[in-house]
Amino acid sequence: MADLQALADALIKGDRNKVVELTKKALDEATPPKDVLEQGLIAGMAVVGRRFKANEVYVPEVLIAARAMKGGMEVLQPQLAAAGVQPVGTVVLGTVKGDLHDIGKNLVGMMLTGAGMKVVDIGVDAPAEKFVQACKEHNAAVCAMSALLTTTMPQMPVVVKAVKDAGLTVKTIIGGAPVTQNFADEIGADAYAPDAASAADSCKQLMGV
Ligand code: B1M
Repeated sequence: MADLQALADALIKGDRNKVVELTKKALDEATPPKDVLEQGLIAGMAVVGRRFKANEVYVPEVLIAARAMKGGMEVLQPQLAAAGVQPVGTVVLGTVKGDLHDIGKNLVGMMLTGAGMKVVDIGVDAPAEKFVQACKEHNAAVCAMSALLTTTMPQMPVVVKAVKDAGLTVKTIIGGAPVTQNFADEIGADAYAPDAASAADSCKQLMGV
C-alpha cells in the first residue's frame, strides 16, 4: 500500500526528487492515479496553501513546493490522462492590460494547479479580448485577473464587461495588492481573493466543487 502521506510530506518540504520517487513508487504499486493526485500531491499543496495564508511560510517555500509538485505531475500526467481523470475545471488566468507584474499571478496559477484545476495562463499585459478569446477556446469555468497597479485596476471592469457582453457564463475573480473586496463588488466581479491560497478556494467555490 503506497504511503501517500509520505508523498504529501515530501511535497510540503519541497523535496522534488523524493516527490518524483514516491509518485513513481505509488504508481508501480498500482495505486489509482486519482488517489496519488488527490491524497498525495493536492493534499500536500493544500497544506502549503494554508501555511502561506497564515504567514507560516513565504513565497520561496511556495515556489519550491510548486516545483516539487510539477515533478510529480510530470510522472502522473500520462497515467491520469490514460485513466480519464479530468481536472476539476478550467481557469483562464492573466495580468490585465498595461500591467507587467506576474509573480503573484504565477503563484495563483501554482495554487490553482495544485488544487486540481487546469490553468490557461495568458500572461501579462493581457487585453480584455485575450481573456474572452481564451475563455471561449478553453471553455473556462473561471476568468481570473491580477493587477498590481492602481492605474491598471480599471482594466478589470473592462474584462468583466467583455466576458458578459460575449455571452459567456464564466465566473470572474480578481486579485492583486491594490485590489479589494469593495472594488470587486463595485465592478460586479464574482469573487475577490487576497492571496493565492484563497484564490484556489474561491475558484473551487465558483465552480461548485
Ligand atoms: Co512594480 N510596483 N512597478 N515592478 N513592483 C509595485 C506593485 C509597487 C507597489 C511598488 C511601490 O511603488 N511601492 C508600485 C505600484 C504602486 C501602485 O500603483 N499602487 C509599482 C510600480 C509603480 C511599478 C512601475 C510603474 C515602476 C516604474 O516603472 N516607474 C512599473 C510598472 C510596470 C508595468 O507593469 N507596466 C513596475 C515594474 C516592476 C518590475 C518589472 C520591476 C517588477 C515586476 C517583475 C515581475 O512581476 N515579473 C516589479 C516588482 C517586483 C514590484 C514589487 C516590488 C513586488 C511585486 C511582487 O511581485 N510581490 C511591488 C512592491 C511590493 O509589492 N512590495 C511593486 C510579490 C507577490 C507574491 O505579491 O503580486 O501582491 P502580489 O501577489 C499576491 C497577492 O496580491 C495575490 O496573491 C499573491 C500571492 O499571495 N494576488 C492575487 C495577485 N494576483 C491575484 C489574483 C487573484 C487573487 C489573488 O485572483 C485572480
